[in-house]
Amino acid sequence: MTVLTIATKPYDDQKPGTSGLRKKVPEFQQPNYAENFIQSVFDSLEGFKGKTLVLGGDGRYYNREVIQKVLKIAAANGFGKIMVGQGGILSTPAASHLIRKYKAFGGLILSASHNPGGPKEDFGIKYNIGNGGPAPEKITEAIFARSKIIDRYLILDEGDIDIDAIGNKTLGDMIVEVIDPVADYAEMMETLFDFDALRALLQSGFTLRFDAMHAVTGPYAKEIFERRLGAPDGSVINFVPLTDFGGHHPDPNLVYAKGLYDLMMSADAPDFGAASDGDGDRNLIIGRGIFVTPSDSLAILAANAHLVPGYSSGLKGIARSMPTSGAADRVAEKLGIGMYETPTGWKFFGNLLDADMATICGEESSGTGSNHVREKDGLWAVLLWLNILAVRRESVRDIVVGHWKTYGRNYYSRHDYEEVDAAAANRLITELREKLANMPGTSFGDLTVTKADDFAYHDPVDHSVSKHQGIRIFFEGGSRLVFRLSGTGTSGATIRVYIERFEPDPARHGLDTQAALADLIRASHEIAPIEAYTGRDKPSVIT
Ligand code: G16
Repeated sequence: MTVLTIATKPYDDQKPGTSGLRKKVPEFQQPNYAENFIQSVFDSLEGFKGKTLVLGGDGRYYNREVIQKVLKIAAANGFGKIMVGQGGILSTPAASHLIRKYKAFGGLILSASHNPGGPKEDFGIKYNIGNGGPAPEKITEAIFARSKIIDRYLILDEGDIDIDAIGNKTLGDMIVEVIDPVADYAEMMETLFDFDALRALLQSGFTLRFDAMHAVTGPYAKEIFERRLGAPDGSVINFVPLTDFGGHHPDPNLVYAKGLYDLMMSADAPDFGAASDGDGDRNLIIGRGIFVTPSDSLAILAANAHLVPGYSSGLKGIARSMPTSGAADRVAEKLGIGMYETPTGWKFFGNLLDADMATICGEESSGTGSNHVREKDGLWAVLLWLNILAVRRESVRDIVVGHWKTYGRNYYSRHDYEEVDAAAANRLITELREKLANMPGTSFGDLTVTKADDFAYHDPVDHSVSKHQGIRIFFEGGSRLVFRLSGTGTSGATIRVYIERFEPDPARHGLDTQAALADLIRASHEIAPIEAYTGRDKPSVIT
């Protein structure tokens, strides 16, 4: 076995964002770019000699090449074993589960999630720690610091390993175990949900359409919904993972999953429609004739989780990211359990889950999950919904409308301005920040500001502080605007505007969302004149 020490020069842009390092493929293909980052990850960790690393990705373009690089660099750095998904495939929640189940030291997940894939599109690398969750900021900052001064990486002088045949192989002193990417995950789902009740539902005429968007959940969904639960063939669509996701954005929202949405709003709609994203951690839930916002979905799942075996003893607490609506807060209040508000990024839930302070977590960006893994989990959310439907035997619409009646409705929408000029976007946020102190008491139409701040998170477990996590403007009556820059885009900047109004009166629960939020949307334009800064007069995506 020959370990080569290759001299390299640092890149200055390897700062992990909201969820790992995401860049265009051609950037990752620059000389030593991926190698530098992988070595920087290993250089920032201690105590992994002889230990196990989990490795897999969402199958996008460049996945296979980077899998081979990781295998050889990990072997040269002294890992004892790598568990890699067959074909280099692992969904993000499945990778999280494997790290936990096999007590691995950590994992590398190759994905740019919901971003498009292909030779000119996006790629990403994310490191997860031994609890199965994304590395906390302390580690991502150390990786970035290392990447700025790295001058060598270690790599084994060996040919490529066959990652398509299941079984053990050796690479230098390291074992490479190629595993079935689906089996462990599907088995865990059977421990959380009542598969007999789900089978009875899916074979009783109840109809399901799951859109895997040509991304990683295809094989998982086929196995679980059709093979194990007996849903009719064709219930899972677009199930073959493609390196370019068929040329689409594998983002399960109303824009990129429009086909599913249109079907669910049509006369031929099945009872339940769902989709997941590139790496299988996001979910989209649509009932016949009704889209369930991710914020509402979190609240409804939390309110009903006790009906499902894995959660029958109740929840310890609920956590949501700050921009997510307050719908779940009222569920936590009614249940008399803790409610935690964290910055955007699943990594912030890890400590709360490890400390058993929260059981269910969710984000407005289509992420929901629980303490079963340390990532959000798209198929888990779909199964939880289905299990609740199997017990309650009501339609999605009846469950959602009933929930609003009990708890009130949070009208909610997010307006995204994608790929705007980064300098202009940063100027907008900086100047907005400077205006905050003078905002309370000012009015925009009938809306009066009660409080305005820049969200800072004080982690109740490790007491770390994360500042500048989004500008919040609160109005009398409980409405709210949030402005922040995305940490997952790969070109220019994306400005996100989150708009929320709480409506307690059931007589006013049937309005169109954008109409119900019209005065807040107007106020947002006055507060943050995005057009003046960026030239964009309307959002590119509204969810
Ligand atoms: C990632 C993070 C999520 C976050 C989302 C959007 O999701 O894991 O926690 O809510 O990005 O982040 P941003 O608003 O900064 O773009 P994913 O599915 O892309 O891994």
